[in-house]
Amino acid sequence: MNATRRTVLGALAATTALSTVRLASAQYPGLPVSHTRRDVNTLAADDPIITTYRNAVAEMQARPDGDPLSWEHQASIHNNFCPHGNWFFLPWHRCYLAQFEDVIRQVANDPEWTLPYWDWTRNPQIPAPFWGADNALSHPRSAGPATSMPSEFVGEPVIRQIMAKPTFEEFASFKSLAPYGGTDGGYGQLEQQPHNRVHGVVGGDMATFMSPRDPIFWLHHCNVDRIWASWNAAGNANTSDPVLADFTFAADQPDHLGDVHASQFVNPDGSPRIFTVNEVYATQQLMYVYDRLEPVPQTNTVIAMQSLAAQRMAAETLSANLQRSVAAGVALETAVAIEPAVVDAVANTGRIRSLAVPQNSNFAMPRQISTAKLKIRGLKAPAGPDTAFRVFINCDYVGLETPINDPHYVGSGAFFMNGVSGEGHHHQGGVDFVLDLTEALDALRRSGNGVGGQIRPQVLAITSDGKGTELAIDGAFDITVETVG
Ligand SMILES: [Cu+2]
Repeated sequence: MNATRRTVLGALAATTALSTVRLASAQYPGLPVSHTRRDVNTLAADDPIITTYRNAVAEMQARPDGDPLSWEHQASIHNNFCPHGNWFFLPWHRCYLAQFEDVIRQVANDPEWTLPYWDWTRNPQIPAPFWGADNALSHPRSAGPATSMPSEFVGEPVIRQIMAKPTFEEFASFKSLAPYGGTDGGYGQLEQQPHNRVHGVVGGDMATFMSPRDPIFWLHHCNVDRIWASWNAAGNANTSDPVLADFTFAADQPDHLGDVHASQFVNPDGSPRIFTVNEVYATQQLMYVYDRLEPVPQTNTVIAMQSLAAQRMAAETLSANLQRSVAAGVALETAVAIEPAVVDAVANTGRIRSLAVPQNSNFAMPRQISTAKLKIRGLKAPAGPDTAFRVFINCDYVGLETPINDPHYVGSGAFFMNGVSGEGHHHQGGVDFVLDLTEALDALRRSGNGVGGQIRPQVLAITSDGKGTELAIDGAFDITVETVG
């Protein structure tokens, strides 16, 4: 282990001031909304949304691959261009769904058709219309009709944590200068936890970059998009950083291999379709809304955390470089020395966060709060789609049996396509994930287990069969403590 220490004062304050623009949906009262995307589990089996989709998928599958409106071509757009693990992820997939929805309307000759969403939190099994013989919506998968998406990854507490993210990057994955390649960025919770794990547990094509071949892909991403719309409707701003906001997904853009393609997204007439990110920041700009949004965790604490997010004063990062691999059931770990007073300040913020303080109570926020995040850089899992991981800190008995209600538990994440070479896609050098340590530090203090003068992050690879798998890192654990006030 090689621990280094650096201090970044004021840098975050400058970037955050630039990136605060309010984008509540109420600011688009004049935009016409012609379509409402609905929960697939509220639709009857013979609802026209289902039957039109089934028929259109069958027709698109019958078209030759070169046809831009063919099923295979639509899936290849994802294989060639999809950004993951950085802040291009959400807007790119929103554009991808919008052009797909228009393609289905064209193929089905039904301008009213609207993509439904699969809310895996309320209904963790793949919906019934997506199973059965002679059904274009069925698809070969590792999951079966009775397989549930695990609540560790898609449960209500996870969605509540995601909805409480105070900044765009923590919500939407981290800043990258370009959609593909590069070493910057990093997965945020929405992408690494429910999004990635659903891909892996559904399995089959869903665990690959050709995932849109499975008709459930589009409903999965529609739910991710709905959670983004929910976070904005709760009053949270998307970034105004021009690196993202002014970015255009152009027709002649090089893909992750540097190859330039004739088209990326397509219009219903087959011509290239261009989107600029700030033109899709609100769903109303694309003429749709959702029938139901996720609720805001309504406490003074969350509101105060969000308003303070724009006033970051200082950030300090402690970095422990690490090249190591471990066997199944063994945690990757290292110790990072940290002053006990800093840990105490962070744990205190965790206590404040976990208090459910009603909006109308007399609750005074402390003048200074501190939070801690763990960035895991260069994490690698063996080939195969079915790998997720749990993160603990300072747990002397950590193992596959350690439950996620243990006070040492921090959070979970999952890989998407790691180790599967496919078409030579990106992420060959390991993946970066970011997790929040603030509440775990508080939980440890409350349980009587202090952390003393060190934080020991521990990463354990898990698999659906409970046996775990080996795990490697060629990168670092970075612990960043931010002070706000
Ligand atoms: Cu996806």
